[in-house]
Amino acid sequence: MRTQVGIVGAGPAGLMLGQLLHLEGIDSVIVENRSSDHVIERVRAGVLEHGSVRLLADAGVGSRLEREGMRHRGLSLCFSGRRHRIDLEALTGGRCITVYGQNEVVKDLIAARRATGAPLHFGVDGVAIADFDTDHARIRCRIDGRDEEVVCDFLAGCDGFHGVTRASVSPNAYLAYERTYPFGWLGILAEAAPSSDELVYALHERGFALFSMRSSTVTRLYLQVAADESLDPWTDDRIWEELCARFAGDDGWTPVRGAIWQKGVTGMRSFVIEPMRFGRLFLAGDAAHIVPPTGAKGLNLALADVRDLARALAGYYRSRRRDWLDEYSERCLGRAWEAQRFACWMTAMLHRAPGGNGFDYRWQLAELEHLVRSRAAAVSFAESYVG
Ligand code: RFL
Ligand code: PHB
Repeated sequence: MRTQVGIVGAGPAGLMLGQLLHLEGIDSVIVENRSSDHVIERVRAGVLEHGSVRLLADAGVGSRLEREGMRHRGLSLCFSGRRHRIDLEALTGGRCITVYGQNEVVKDLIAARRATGAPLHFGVDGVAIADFDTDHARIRCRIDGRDEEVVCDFLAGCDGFHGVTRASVSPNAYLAYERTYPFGWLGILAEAAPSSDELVYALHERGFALFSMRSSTVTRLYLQVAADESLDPWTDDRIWEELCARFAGDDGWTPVRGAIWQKGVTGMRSFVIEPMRFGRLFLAGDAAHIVPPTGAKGLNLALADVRDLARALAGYYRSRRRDWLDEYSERCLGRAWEAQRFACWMTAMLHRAPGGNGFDYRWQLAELEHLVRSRAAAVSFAESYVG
C-alpha cells in the first residue's frame, strides 16, 4: 500500500488530521489497534475551546456540535463553603467554551472519514513503524489477518501516550519532561439532569471535585482519589455522599443524583517530549504531551497540533515549502508548555496533596480568594481557560 501520510491512531488527533488532509486533497491511511466501538465509547474529555469549535466547523464536522454542544459562558469555583461565578464571556471579550463529549467528536470524525471512503482500519495488530528518516517511511501491521506494509512520504504519530510511534524513536534523539501527581480522578457518568448550567470546580478539605455534564440528562462528575484507588469500595451511595460533601456550600446547591452507568479511575501526569519531529515522523496530541485534566486542555492541544501539521503538509505538497514543517515542533511545544503552566497551576490550587500540611491548604484558599477578588487575576484565568 502506498500513501502520502500514514497516520497511527484514530483518536481525535489522527481522525482530525485525516479529515484536514482530505480537504487539502492529500491521501492518508489511518491504522488503529482498537475496535471502532472501543474508540467511540472511551469516555474522556468534555470541554472544547472556542478555537477547537471553529476548527471542527471549518473542517466540515461541526453541524451536530453546533446543534447539540452546550455553550457555557461561565463556570463556578467552590471553596470555603461558597460558590463564586467566573464570567468567562465578560472577562474575555465574548469567548466561551462548549461542552461536547470527546466521544461525540470522535463519532463525527469517523462518520466524515467513512463518507470520504478513505482508508481507516480498526482492530489492526502488531503496528510498527520504520525508515522515518527516509522518504519511504513505513508502517508494518496486520490488517484482517494479512501482513501489510504502508509506504508513506510522512508519518503522523497520533497514537496517544502509550502508543508505538514515540517508543520507536531512539531515546538519544529527544528529551522527555515528566511529573506524576500523587492523586487521580474517579469519574462517573450519571443519568441525572445537570443541576447547574455550568461547570463547578471545588476545593474541599476532603479534596477536589468537579461537576460537569454531557447533555440535558447526563451529568459527568469527578472526585480526587488516590492515584491507585480501587473502585471496589466506591459504592454509588458513597460516591454521591462524597460529592455532596465536597460541593456543600451556603447556597444549598448540590448535584442531582441519578443512576451511575460508568465509573473509572484515571491517574494524572504532566509529560512533554522535545522535539516532536524526527525526520519524517511527526508526533501529535497525547503521543507528544500530556496535561493533567484540571485545565481541560488535552483534546484542544491535540486538535491544535494537527491543525498546524495539516497546514505544514499542505504547504509542502502545494509548493514544496518546508518551513512550516520545520517550525512544527517549536510552535506546538510553545502551546503545550503554556497549557502545562495553566494545568499544573490549576491542579496545585484545587487538589489536596497527600501529606500536605495546613500551610498548603491555606495557600490554596488564598490563591482562590485572589482569583475571585482580583479582576486582573480572573481575566488571566479566563483567558487561559477559554484558550
Ligand atoms: P488518544 O485519544 O489517546 O488517541 C490515540 C489513539 O491511538 C490508538 N493507539 C494505537 N493505534 C495503533 N497502534 C498502536 N500501537 C496504538 N496505540 C494506541 C489508541 O487506541 C487511540 O485510539 O490521543 P489523541 O488523539 O492525542 O487525543 C488526546 C485526548 O484524548 C486527550 O488529550 C484528552 O482526552 C484529555 N482530556 C481532556 N482534554 C480536554 O481538552 N478537555 C477536557 O475536558 C479533558 N478532560 C481528558 C479529560 C482526559 C481524561 N483522561 C481519561 C485521561 C478528562 C479525563 C478524565
Ligand atoms: C469533563 O467534562 O469531562 C471535564 C470538564 C472539565 C475538565 C475536565 C473534564 O477540566
